Amino acid sequence: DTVAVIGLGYIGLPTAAVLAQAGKKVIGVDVKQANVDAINAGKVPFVEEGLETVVAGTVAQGKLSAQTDTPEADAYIVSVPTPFKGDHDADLSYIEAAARGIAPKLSGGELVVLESTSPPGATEFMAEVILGMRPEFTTEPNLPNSLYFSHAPERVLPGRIMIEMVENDRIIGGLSREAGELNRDLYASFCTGELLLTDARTAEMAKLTENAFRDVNIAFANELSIIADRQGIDVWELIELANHHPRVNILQPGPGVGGHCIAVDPWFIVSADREYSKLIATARGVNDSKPELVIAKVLERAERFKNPTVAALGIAFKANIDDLRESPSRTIANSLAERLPEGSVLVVEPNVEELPKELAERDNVELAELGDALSRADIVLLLVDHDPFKTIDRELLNEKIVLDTKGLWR
Ligand code: SAJ
Repeated sequence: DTVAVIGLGYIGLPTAAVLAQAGKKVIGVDVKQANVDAINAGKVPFVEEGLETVVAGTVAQGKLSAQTDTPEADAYIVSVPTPFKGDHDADLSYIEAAARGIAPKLSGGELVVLESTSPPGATEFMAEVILGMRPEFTTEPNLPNSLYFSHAPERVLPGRIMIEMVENDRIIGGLSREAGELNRDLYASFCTGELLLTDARTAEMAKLTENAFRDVNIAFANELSIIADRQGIDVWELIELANHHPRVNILQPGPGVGGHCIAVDPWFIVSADREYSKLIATARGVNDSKPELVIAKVLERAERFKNPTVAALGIAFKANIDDLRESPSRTIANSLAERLPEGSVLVVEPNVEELPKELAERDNVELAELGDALSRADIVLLLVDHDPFKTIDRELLNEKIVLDTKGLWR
C-alpha cells in the first residue's frame, strides 16, 4: 500500500502526514531539494499547528519519506499549485508536469487523485496527459490495463489543517464510479468526515463554488463598509444589528481578501464562463479594490505630518498565521512605504522573523515590536486581527490617529 504525494506544500505535506499516520507507506515528492531534506529530518518548512509532530513521528517510524523523483506507487495524490496565466486563466502546467512524472511509473490498476484546486475539466486533462504518454492504458474500469482518475479537492482552513484534514467532509469525483470508490477507500483511512461521491467536473466546480460563495459574501461586507463610511455610519455596528435578523448573516469587512484560495478560485469560474459569471467577477473586483481605499485613507491622514510614522499591524493574509501569500495587508504596507518616502512604516508581524524581500529592501520600513511601534507611530493602522493585537493597552492609542480595518478595537 504505497502512496506517492506529489507536491509537499501547505496541502500535500499534511495529506502525506495523515496518510502515514494512518499506516500507509507514503513517499512525498517535491521539486525543492531543501524541502525534501527538511522533511526527511522530520522538520516542516512552514508553520502549521500540530503538523511537525506528525511529520517527525512518521518519518522516525519509516512511514513517511521525501524525494525529488516520482516513485512507483499504488496510488498517487497530486497537490501542486494551479496559479494564473493570462487574464486569470488557470495554469495547469504543474499538473501536467506531475502527470508526466507519474506516467512512466504506471503498470496498471493505479489510482491517480488530483487534489489541486482546478477549473472544470482539469482531471480529464490530467488523465489525457498520462494516457497520451501511455496509450496502452484506459480509463475503462476493471481491466488489467485500467487506470483510475479522481478529483478530491482539499477544503482545509490554514491554521486548522490537521483538524480539518481529518474531520471535514470530502467531495470525491471519479472519472468513473470505480475510480471514485477507490479514492474514497483510500481517504477513509484518515478521514472521519463523510466521503461524498460525484463525478470529477462537479467535484472541481464544488470546490470553486465554496470559495466563490465566501468571496461574494465578503464582497458584500466590504461594499457595505465603503458605503457606510461615506454615510458616516459605523459598519461594524450596522452588520451586528442586521445580523440579529434570523435569516441575515453578513460576514466581516476588512482591508481586502487574501490567501491562496478565496482571492484566486472564483477567477477559475469566471475564466470557464466569462459571459455568465458577472456577479462572481464583480465581487472579486470589490474585494480587490479595498487595499487601495485603505491606502488612500492613510495618505489623507498622513498629510498633516512632515515625516509620518505609520505602524502597520499585521502583514499576514489573516489572523494568527505566518502566511504572507496574496496578502492585502502586505501590499498596503509596501505601497504606503513607497508613497510616503519622507515617512516610515513600522511593520508589526508577530508570526514572522523577517520581512518579505520587497519590504526588507526599503530604507523606510522596519520590522518592529508591537509596544515599540505603538509608542513611535503617528498613525496606527490595524490590518490583521492577530490575537496579540486584541489585548493592547488602549491608552497607548490615545494620542494617535487610529485606522482599524478589522473593527478589532471598537
Ligand atoms: N475575510 C474577510 N472577512 C470575513 C472572512 C474572511 O475579509 O468575514 C478574509 C480574510 O481576512 C482573508 C480571506 O478573507 O484575507 C480568506 O480567509 P478565510 O479564512 O475566509 O479562508 P482561507 O483562504 O484561509 O481558506 C479558504 C476556506 N474556504 C472556505 O471557507 C469556503 C478553506 O476551507 C479552503 O480549504 C481554502 O480556502 C482553500 O484552500 O481553498
